[in-house]
Amino acid sequence: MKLPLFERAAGIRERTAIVAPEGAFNFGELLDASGWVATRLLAGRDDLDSERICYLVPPGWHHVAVQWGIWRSGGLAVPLATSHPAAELAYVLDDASPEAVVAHPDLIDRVSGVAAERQLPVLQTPALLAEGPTGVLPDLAADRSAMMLYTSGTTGRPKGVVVTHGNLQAQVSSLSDAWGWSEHDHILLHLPLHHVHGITNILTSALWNGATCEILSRFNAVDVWERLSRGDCTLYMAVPTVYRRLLEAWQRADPATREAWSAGALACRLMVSGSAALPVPTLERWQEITGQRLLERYGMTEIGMALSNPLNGERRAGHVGQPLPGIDVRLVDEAGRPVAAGAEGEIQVRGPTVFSTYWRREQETQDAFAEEDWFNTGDQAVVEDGAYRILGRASVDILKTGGEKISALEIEDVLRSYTGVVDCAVVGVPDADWGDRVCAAVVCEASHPLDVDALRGFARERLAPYKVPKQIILVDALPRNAMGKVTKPTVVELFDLRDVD
Ligand code: MLC
Ligand code: AMP
Repeated sequence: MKLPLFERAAGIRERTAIVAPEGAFNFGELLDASGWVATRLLAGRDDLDSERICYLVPPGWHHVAVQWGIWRSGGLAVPLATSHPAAELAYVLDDASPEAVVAHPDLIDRVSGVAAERQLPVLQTPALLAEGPTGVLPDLAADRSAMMLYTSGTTGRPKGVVVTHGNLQAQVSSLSDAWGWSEHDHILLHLPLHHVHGITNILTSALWNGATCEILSRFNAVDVWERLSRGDCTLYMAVPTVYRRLLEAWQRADPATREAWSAGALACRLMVSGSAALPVPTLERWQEITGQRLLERYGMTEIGMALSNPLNGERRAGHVGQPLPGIDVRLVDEAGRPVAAGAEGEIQVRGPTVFSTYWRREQETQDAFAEEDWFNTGDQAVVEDGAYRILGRASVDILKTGGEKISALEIEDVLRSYTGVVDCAVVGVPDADWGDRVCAAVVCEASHPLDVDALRGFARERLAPYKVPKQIILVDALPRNAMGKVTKPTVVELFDLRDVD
């Protein structure tokens, strides 16, 4: 069976698929290049049979051709985060146990050492994409695993969320219906390509619909405004921190520039915010300066998108709307029973968009689901006048900073492994820029004065930059309740009351 994503592309070979730092490429070129990639990955075999291929490639043409090439060879695509230090990449390589790593020349130094230690071959772009023979590529069924995205949980290190081609198709179909995607759309992409927001909502939705995805190599507020001001982008999607950065840049601009930028934003047919709560003042200010009312939606790596304000109709501030087409959503109490109308509860989601398994974590997969395939999101919500409002997460140890989900416990483990640190607590302090600002209170041995900068440097070598605490304070003891458990809300207050390093 041929996957519809590639079948559809074959019918529109001349249309522009990707505009990237490397140039503009049509669907035919994407099919050709990904065919060459797939043939090289197969190296004479019929099918990669879901072997993992990890790839560290900056956002752009090479990235998309490699992703499609892995898919077309029957492999399971595991994108590596371009911001991650070698230690985090090594963790993914150990967990995913890929048969090979694909790397772009700009990033190869970061991964070549850890790949060599694991005796993994490293294949390089652009050679992997060079014109060559295209062999017979395998037929793939919808239940074949397509990609694995790493996501933080409350316990342990990040887990691989395995998404099938069927899940991906269901996710993009649902969003295409809900948000009126068409081949006439043109969307900007600067979000990282190891998350569902960038991969599914933007890149794959565009390619599924025969639309154009224009990839910027990184986020820069002025570049985004300048690009929007050309007036030919129809869609824009980002996390709340990005909208805030755009507002700040607009504020700094002169009146003529502001006018041009605002006109560009108004020319879009839709602007979407998600991945974290959109503060109401951000929504309101955005509408004031651009005339665009942001559409806020709610989703998660494991389920794609679940709730969305409507394309047409009331987009209620502070709310995330209603279930998307084809997706069942309900709220349950602590015993797993559906709550009464108007009561708070945990969001459960069910449907063809929901992932199949956490990679090699059977128990955690089982624990994540209630009976009848309902997935427990861990997010609390309430329905008010027909629209869902997210109340927060059940766990204080899951934080969202600039749209990145992180585990406080994972960071604590790293800080505790530093000589002289006796104990620590990592918390998310409410922050207008980041949502949760990652902060740490640390207890150290009396005989061992702690150098906070050295501790931060230690963390930076081991953790993604966005996990490194923005503030670290030294305390004599952590606040605990009668059971001896650290009271994290009290730790949060320390950051309002105390000077930081
Ligand atoms: C960068 N930094 C962050 C950070 N991103 N710190 C905390 N949280 C973040 N998210 C750090 C940098 O390492 C640097 O630290 C300092 O902040 C300033 O960096 P910057 O260059 O100004 O940041 P920038 O590169 O512009 O990144 C900010 C950002 C980026 C908001 C553009 O974080 C981003 O693209 N976030 C989106 C993530 C995303 O796509 N999430 C979707 C997940 S899927 P230092 O110390 O080195 O100076 C999902 C499901 C769903 O959630 O519903 O969509
Ligand atoms: P991730 O695990 O990175 O996919 O992040 C998913 C989490 O982001 C969800 O479980 C929510 O906690 C959060 N999230 C996504 N969209 C929203 C939103 N619109 N409002 C509040 N939280 C959100």
